[in-house]
Amino acid sequence: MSKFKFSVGPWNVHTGADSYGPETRQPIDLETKFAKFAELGFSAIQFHDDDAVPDMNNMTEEEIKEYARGVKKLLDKYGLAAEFVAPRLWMDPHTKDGGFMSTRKEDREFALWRAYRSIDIAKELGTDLIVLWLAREGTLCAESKSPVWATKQLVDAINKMLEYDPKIRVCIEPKPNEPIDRSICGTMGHVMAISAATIDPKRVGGNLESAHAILAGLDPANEIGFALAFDKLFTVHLNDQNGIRYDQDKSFGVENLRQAFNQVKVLAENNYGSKGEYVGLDVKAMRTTSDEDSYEHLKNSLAIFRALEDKVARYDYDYANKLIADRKFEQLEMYTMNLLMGIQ
Ligand code: GLO
Ligand code: MG
Repeated sequence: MSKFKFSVGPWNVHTGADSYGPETRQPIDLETKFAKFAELGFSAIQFHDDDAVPDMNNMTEEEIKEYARGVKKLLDKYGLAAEFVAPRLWMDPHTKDGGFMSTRKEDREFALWRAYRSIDIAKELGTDLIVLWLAREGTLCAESKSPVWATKQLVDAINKMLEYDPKIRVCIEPKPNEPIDRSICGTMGHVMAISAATIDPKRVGGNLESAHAILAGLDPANEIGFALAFDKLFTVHLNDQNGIRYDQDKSFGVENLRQAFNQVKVLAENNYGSKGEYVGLDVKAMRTTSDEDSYEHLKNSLAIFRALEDKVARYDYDYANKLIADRKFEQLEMYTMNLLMGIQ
């Protein structure tokens, strides 16, 4: 029995379309996904603003809240909570050049409108957490915007969100690139600096995604640990990634099991979850996956996480600490590998 609670976003189950080819699976409606997520053992759903309220751009503020109340009822029906709402600032024509740091004022205003509406939706869904995945916040052409100005724009936008609602917490999901060429806020270190510069640092934290850390050439467990050290790991997006290439969102642990083990280990050792945090997944099925296997990658990720949680529970800390005291790191490494290989 896992001591963690798990969350997932509806986009984790998708049609298989990518930049080079069309859909390979049928779309699945939100309620069917909710039912299946609950059956698989998830306790909460992650939302983009328009996952919850699809036509929000053409709705009034009141209509948006009303629609969100309907989604809350659907969540209740399946015993699910909402974990967070993330403004989708990368699909709309207004966000072509970014959201909060777009070079055009009207586009920056649109981004803030979506951020405020995301807060309204979050309140209706019963969560205080807003995730900012800053997809297009950076440059495609390095000379197109000043990194100093852009960084300040981000701090300003977060301050406005904090002022809009005194309870809301903002959680940045850093990523070094893709779809943007050069991102402004690429790692957990950047997130901590942005947090410290806001009007209420306690309410600004991070969402560490394993694949994003790997894309930045960093170790996900260390990035998780860095945020934990400042009490600022508000959520995680666990998945896996084969080196520095396009963002793959593979099932958790399938690429680098030891690295996955160390992510579970640092979460478990630091009582992650004790303040209500979820272990969030952000995984994609392969394009070749059939309709009937649409949820396999989620099952696999949960199974691998739980198996690694069990390995952490069996980790012989007395033995490990003795090896550490004697600086017998070769033996410590082999102990860990044997544990992962099932040799002990
Ligand atoms: C893409 C991101 C994306 C976000 C999601 C929530 O690289 O990981 O999946 O996590 O949009 O903001
Ligand atoms: Mg993510």
